[in-house]
Amino acid sequence: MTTIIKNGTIVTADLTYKADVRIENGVITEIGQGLKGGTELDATGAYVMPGGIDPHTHLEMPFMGTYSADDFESGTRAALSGGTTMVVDFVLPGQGQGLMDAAQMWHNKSGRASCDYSYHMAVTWWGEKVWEDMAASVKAGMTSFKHFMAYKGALMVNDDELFQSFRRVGDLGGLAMVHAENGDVVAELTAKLIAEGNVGPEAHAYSRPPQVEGEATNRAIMIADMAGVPLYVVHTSCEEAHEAIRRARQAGKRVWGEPLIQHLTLDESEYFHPDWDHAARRVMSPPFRNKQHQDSLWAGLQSGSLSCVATDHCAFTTEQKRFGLGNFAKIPNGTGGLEDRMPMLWTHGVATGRLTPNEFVAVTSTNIAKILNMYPKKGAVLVGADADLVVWDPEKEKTITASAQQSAIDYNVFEGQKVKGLPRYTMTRGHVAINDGKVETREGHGKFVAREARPAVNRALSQWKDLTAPRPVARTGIPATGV
Ligand code: DUC
Ligand code: ZN
Ligand code: ZN
Ligand code: ZN
Repeated sequence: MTTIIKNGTIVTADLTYKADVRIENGVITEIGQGLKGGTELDATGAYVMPGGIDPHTHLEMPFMGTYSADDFESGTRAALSGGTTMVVDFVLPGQGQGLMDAAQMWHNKSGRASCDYSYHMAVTWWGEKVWEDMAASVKAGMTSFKHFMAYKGALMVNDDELFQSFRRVGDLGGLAMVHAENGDVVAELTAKLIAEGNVGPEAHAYSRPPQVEGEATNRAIMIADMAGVPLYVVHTSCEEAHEAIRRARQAGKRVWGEPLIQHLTLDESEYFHPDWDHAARRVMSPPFRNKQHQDSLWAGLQSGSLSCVATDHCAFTTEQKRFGLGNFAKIPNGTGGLEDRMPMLWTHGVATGRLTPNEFVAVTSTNIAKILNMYPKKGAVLVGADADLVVWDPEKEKTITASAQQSAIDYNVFEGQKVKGLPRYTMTRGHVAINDGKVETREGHGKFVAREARPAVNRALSQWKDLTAPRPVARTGIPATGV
């Protein structure tokens, strides 16, 4: 099966040029002028870009007493509709559950995916079984390990667990990831707010101020540095966290930050909306911030101190959100965004002149493909790469509405927003899934993408010193301390 994308402008993270693209059996086989043969797709006036990769989704995830509402079927359909051709979802082991058991549960769900996917593994508790299973996880292609520094009493790991886990990830050549919020402080602030009668959704933001994120981000960076492991900080939402990441990168540490499209484009005023449902639907952690924080995130994308734009897609229906009527701490945390990430970022980033089209490709696709070691199979327009492509029409417009979305929930946090810049075609391994507005996704077409560890790269800049090596003896006769 051969397809030619004709008359488009190829836009990658570093190049812009006019050429046609030949696709055979799901792979790019030729890039050149005047290509012929096979089914032709017209890309006149459009950009041919690597399909988006959303590095942060939670599909059908058990969380806060319920399950996130989009599964691998509706979630990947939403992704493809918006030009995203791959998602990286989080396997979330229960307390005491082995990592590979949990991965099997995820494999049972992901068979319905219509685009390719991979998994990050979450470390939600600590013990010998987890330590052991981490090697099996790496072997099975799940080489990134996420740690929650918040959700005390549920998912949170404390500092000694974090340090032990980070060292293990480093030894295995993997990537450490954190949800960085100080869970102890969040728990204290939450209890205080509720005791004082502040039970509405607006109190959610007060329970998680930027300081809890800045502190935890810095702590995770320092612990990762001592453990000799590279670190990816998910959903960086504020200047305090961005500052810590900037400083670390400037010092040569392998640390990456990931702002979400929601934090870039929606602010904290959403929580003060008079309609409880409106506010609760936007409750997620970290919460939306003010304009100064948004400016900081945009600046980070422009300067390269922040690397990838994600969604943390974790969608709950209004009915699910209402579990938290009378107590904001019970509102399931999470918002959707899979379908809207690319059009919203194009509209607010490229169309405003904040980002170039090449930077757009970098932060929506290529950077994460490199960080997760799946470039150039993913994130590239190159001969030999998977034909995960989007033919992007910068003139195509729509107004975002829940009634027209693919997601299974009954509202959209971007409702009413006009976007300009949408997919004309979205291709997943050569299959046209979005065809000029028509959804032609194929349930089950998506495949699991295994990723390899890379010890040499990951250890190269680490500060690790072997504490078991003989140490110089200090004048007191006591071995000198310190790493
Ligand atoms: N934050 C959310 O809002 N939802 C899922 C998990 C998370 O960290
Ligand atoms: Zn998180
Ligand atoms: Zn998340
Ligand atoms: Zn197929």
